[in-house]
Amino acid sequence: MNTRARVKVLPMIMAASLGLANLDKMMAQERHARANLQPTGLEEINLTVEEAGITGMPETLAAGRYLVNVTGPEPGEMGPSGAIFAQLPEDITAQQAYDDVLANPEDIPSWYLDTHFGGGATLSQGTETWAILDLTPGKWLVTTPFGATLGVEFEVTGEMPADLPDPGANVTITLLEFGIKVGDGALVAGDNVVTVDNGGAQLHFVDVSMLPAGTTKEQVDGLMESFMSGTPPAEGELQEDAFTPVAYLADVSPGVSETLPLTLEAGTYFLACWVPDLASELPHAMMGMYDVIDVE
Ligand SMILES: [Cu+2]
Repeated sequence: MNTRARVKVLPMIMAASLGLANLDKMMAQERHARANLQPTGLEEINLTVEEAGITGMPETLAAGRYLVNVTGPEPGEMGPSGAIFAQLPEDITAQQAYDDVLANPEDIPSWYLDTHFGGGATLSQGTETWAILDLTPGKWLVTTPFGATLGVEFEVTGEMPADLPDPGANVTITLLEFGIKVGDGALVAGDNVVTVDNGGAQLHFVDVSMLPAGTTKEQVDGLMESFMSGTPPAEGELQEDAFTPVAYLADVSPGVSETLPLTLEAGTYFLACWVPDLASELPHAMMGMYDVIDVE
């Protein structure tokens, strides 16, 4: 693979998967409408995110499907935030993971692709959000995107119930190697409840960005090719700065699904995954894992 292309896409990977420098912009969408969408009838976990970390996580809980409510810090207290649920590889402790991220904030941690991700809720400053997540038996930790605070460890006991409550989504985004499929309904202007379902064999997430209205998939194909070749797009062609980050739908491992609120204006959107491929190390988007959709 072309080295320049990798260098060029790295900041996008970092922004989307590791929640560092550019995540602020990604979280900036207004989500005031989210409270109206909140489902009922699920067991709840209520978390608060502060500079010192996440509080409110029970030390143990029974396996099952949960509504995770997240309250963020007051505006200005800390950067973009949220609650990401993960199971680190056995030889990595929460402290090690935190130390790694602090020591090398620009790098993807070596254990990133070996971590089991159960999804999460991400939010901008001073807001509240939620996610419906499945917590399977085992040792977990919950941390901010990504590892910006020391993760809080907890244990999930028992077995997953055979019947899980319907999360009530109006649309499903299915993630595969390598593609993003919007089905079982449509993303609409206004409030959505989106189930993100990883039906593939690798870790995936969804970067939702807005494009100038009417942008075509072919135009994005051209920009992707320019990333690969390292040749900047010609004047008049779609440029990288045409993308406005809207949301990051948190990492989910194979077989994992999460359900999240997503509020969109009418327009044209780019959905992509930037997780590096296990074999080629190319971001999945560069292998075709993106789509362009119109939302009305
Ligand atoms: Cu992916």
